[in-house]
Amino acid sequence: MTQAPAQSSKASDMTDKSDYDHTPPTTEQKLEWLRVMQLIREFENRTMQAYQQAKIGGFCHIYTGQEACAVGTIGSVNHDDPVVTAYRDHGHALARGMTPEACMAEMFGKIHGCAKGKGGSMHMFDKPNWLFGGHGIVGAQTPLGAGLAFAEKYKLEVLGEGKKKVTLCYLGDGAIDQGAFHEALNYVSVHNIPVIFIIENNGYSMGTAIHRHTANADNLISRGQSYGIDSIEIDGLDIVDLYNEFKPFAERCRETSRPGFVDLKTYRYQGHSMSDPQKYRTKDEVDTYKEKDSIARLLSQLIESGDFSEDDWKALQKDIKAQVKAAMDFAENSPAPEANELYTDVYANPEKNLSPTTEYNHGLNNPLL
Ligand SMILES: Cc1ncc(C[n+]2csc(CCOP(=O)(O)OP(=O)(O)O)c2C)c(N)n1
Ligand SMILES: [Mg+2]
Repeated sequence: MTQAPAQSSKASDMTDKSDYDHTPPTTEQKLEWLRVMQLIREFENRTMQAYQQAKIGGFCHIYTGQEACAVGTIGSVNHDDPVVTAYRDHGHALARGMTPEACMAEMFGKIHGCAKGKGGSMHMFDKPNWLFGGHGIVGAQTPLGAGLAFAEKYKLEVLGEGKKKVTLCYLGDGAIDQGAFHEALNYVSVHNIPVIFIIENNGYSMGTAIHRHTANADNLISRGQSYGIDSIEIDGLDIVDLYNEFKPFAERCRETSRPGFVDLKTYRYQGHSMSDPQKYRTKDEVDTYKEKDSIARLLSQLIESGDFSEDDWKALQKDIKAQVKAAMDFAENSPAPEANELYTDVYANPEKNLSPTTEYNHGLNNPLL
């Protein structure tokens, strides 16, 4: 595998982006982003209702407000570039192409969920769509992101298979001081691992504002830079700007086999989880961010450019409502797992017939494997 470049060449890499300039997004791309962002919003609104009706159990974290982050970054890479994230993961799953049916059934704890109902809201996995969770321990996905990227690099450089890939590893601002994250940053820089750590910086870690939980809160990219990692800040509320910044950044990480660090500034409209009285912020603050809403912003750009009309928007909203309603019905009608599912998918390969990679004696095969 290739050796790390000298520090001086890394420093120059940080400023030279010219080779990775790219064309701006097409109208088709923007229309697709609008569709997926609206799908996530509607899906999340219905998720909240279902949670309040006790159809969904366990922890549940809503992504409303942050849609442009997952859609814009995932929309900048290839479908077979690995993605791993934290527990606020419904948006990433839908942006990656998981069906709303599989996602909602997972939350309902039903057998047709992506993890057969055994993971729930925080553990969306979808191997065919290169989504590796959904992780509930803050920061735990960061060494996993390094490992996923390492595996792809190893396949290419040592086994001579596959192709150049870049892994997207998302984390919240509350995860940036986890020891595991700093170990991962150090490791990927030393070994030239092409993973991008995307901090979805929504300004809060549960009820604690960022300046109260981390030092140097206005300069998070200094964390990445201190490990010699190319690091940028991006406005996560404008999906077109986000794409224009992120796409060449991701291509550069892929081509040079270097890691990246992105402080992606965003905001969540709902509480931390479904049980959060939100005493730590004002309604005015939330309203200020809602005025900058990423869906409304893209919609008005498309209407102004004449690529979309108010009637098109009404039709799209109606279609999406019907699609999410169908997913709710599907989840409702999907059966609960049998009790013997408790014994499947637990260990990777403890013995024959207990592994998802071999035949089962009991339980259903995971449809995604
Ligand atoms: C190691 C660990 N410590 C504490 C928790 C409890 N916890 C769950 S979410 C969370 C806040 C994380 O905030 P952030 O990373 O900013 O993500 P966001 O919820 O804003 O998306 C905390 C402290 C946990 N899950 N794991
Ligand atoms: Mg946060």
